[in-house]
Amino acid sequence: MRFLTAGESHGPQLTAIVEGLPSQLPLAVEDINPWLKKRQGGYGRGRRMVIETDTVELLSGVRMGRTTGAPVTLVVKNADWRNWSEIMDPAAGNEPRKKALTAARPGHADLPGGIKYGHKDLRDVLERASARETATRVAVGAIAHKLLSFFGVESVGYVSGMAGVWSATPFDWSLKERIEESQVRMTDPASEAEVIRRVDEAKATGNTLGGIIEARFRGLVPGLGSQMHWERKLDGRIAHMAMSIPAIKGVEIGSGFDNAMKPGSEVHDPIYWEQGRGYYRKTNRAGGLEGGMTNGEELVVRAALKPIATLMRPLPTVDVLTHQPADAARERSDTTAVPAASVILEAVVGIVLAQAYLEKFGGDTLDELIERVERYKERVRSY
Ligand code: EPS
Repeated sequence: MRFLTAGESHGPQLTAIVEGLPSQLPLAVEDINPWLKKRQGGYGRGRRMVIETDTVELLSGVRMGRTTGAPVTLVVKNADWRNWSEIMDPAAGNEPRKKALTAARPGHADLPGGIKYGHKDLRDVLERASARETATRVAVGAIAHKLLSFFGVESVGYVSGMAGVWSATPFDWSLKERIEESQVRMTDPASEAEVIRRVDEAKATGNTLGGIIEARFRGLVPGLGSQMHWERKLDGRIAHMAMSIPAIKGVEIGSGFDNAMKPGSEVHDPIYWEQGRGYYRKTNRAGGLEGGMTNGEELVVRAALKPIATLMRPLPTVDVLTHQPADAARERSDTTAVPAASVILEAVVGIVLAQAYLEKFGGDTLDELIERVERYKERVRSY
């Protein structure tokens, strides 16, 4: 399964084409829209999210509620387009450009993208660098999760710390509902209240905030990915997908960074076996991956999100037209998008996992796949 996304933040729509899905997968917009809604939420978002109510349209590859095996085209319309149609018009004209942006924002794609693609109106860079693109990736992720649900995979995405506040309650699957209800997707209300206070303060002072997000998956079969060649290693593929979410600057599997400072005896998870249960671990510092393969334990992916680069109290920069010192451009933006990023992480890691299932088990129809996964689970139990 592969996919492409296209579309600008303020263009008419975002588009994705997903190719390589099995046929007979039940799929409706109702499988995707709740993911899009979750991605739009979270305390600290800006006014754009008041304008948008993201919903998906399925334009190919699905008939009567099931995939046909043909490429699936999905579209998310930008409601804000009506305010930008002249500015984003593909036809020549409308010069000088309105809303042209020349004071490159430190931390944004503005300057390197402008240099690379030869743009002096940095809007030509930022429109695609915008995290708006993640709406399409989350929609593709929702399809991946639908597929994973048939293999018994369950997932969650949450915030373990943001705005300098760590969640006081460690994650537990019983807290999933609480996370879904939380405005900041955190496990405990006390931390949430403090985060909200700090987000308000950051907004009032023109600042932005980052955080640490986590995605967990349980029910995965062991042996997804492969140790046989570098680009098949699942940890590398997950890290690539996670790091490509805008503003993510660090990715960790399990307690990767902590493990690095400890002796092996305190890091590796001893192996046990029990009749009926098979192999298991009492600890999971490896985060469910060994040798670039799932080991049957819970997959734990953590990522660090830097604060958003658009500051209302701007940092010093240079105007790319005049080369004079300037205040960095101020654009309508979010104060923080950490809760949304946790939804995105959960969604897109699901894409990598769905791809890994499809590679390992092949099959053109959903039934074929399920049968092969179940047969493999039997084999794993008797290994
Ligand atoms: C973004 C800036 C803001 C965010 C946007 C990402 O958009 P705007 O400039 O239109 O106010 O709201 O996020 C989304 C639109 C979205 O759907 O997540 C940026 O510069 O990256």
